[in-house]
Amino acid sequence: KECLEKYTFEALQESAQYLLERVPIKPKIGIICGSGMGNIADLVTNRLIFPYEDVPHFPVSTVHGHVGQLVFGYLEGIPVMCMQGRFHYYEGYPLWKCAMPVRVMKLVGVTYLIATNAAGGLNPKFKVGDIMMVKDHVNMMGFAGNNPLQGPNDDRFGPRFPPMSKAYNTKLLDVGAKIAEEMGISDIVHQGVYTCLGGPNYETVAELRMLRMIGVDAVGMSTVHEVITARHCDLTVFAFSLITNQCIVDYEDLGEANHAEVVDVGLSKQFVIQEFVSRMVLQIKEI
Ligand code: R1P
Repeated sequence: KECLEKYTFEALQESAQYLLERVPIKPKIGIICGSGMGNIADLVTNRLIFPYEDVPHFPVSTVHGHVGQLVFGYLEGIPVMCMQGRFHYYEGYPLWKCAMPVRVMKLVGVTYLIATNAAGGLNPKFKVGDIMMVKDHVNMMGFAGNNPLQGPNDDRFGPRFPPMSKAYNTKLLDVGAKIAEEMGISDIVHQGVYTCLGGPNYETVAELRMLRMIGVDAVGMSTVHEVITARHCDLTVFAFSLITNQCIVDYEDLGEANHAEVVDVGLSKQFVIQEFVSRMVLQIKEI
C-alpha cells in the first residue's frame, strides 16, 4: 500500500514549482546537512529559507540537530540549496519519502549532490573528528528488500534498474583528497565504505563486528537511500561522513554511543566542515 501512495512526478513538480516561484536562482548544487552539521548552510549568502512544513508534500524533521528547512542562496558564488535537516527511516517515513527532497532538487535544476552525515567509525584507523569521503556503500536495508526505488518506476526520473557501481563520483573523490591536502588535513580525511541501518538504536557489538567483516568503515542511519535516489535521476554525487564516535566492538569497552555527543562533535568540527564543503563547491564550479 505504501508503494502505491508514493509521490507522483506531478506532486513533486508541485513542490519544485512552489520553490521556483519564490526563489530568483536555479540551484546547481544540493547539500544535505548531517546531524550537527546544519551550520554548513550558515555560509550561504542571499538566503531564502523555507521551513519544510510550508513546502507542499514535504515531511517534517523530528530529530534534534536537524532544523527542518531548505536554505537557498549562494555559496562561493554558486547557486545552491541546502537541506538543514533530513528525514530518517526511524522517524517513521518510508525510504522513498526520506529521499523525496532529492527528487525535488532534481526538479529545481540541481545537478550535483553533496550529502553529509554523522557516523560511527568502524575502521580502527578512524578517530573522532575525522572525515570519511564515501567511496561506496553497502545497502543493508536493500538486502532485506527495502529500497527507496521500490514500487512503480517513473521513467521521467530514471530507469527501472539503475546501475550503482559508480554511485560516488571518482573525480569528486580526487578533488576532495586534493582539497584535504591544500587544507593540511590529509591525515584526518579518508575514503571508505558507509552503511545505513534503520535505527534508531545504535548497533550491538555483534552487529558492528559483522559489518566490519563485510568491509564497512563507517555506519549511520541515512544517506544511502538519498544517494540511490540521486543516482537514479542522474545527479553526480559526493558524500562524506564526519566520524562522531568510535564504534564499540569490544564487550569490555565501557563507552556507549549517544546522540548528544554526535551533535556536539559536528558543532566542534564546524569550521573544518564548512571550509571543506566551500572548497568542494568552488571546485565543482570549475568542472
Ligand atoms: C544518530 O546519532 C543520528 O546521527 C546520524 C544518524 O544517521 C542518526 O540519525 O544522523 P545523520 O546521518 O542525519 O547525520
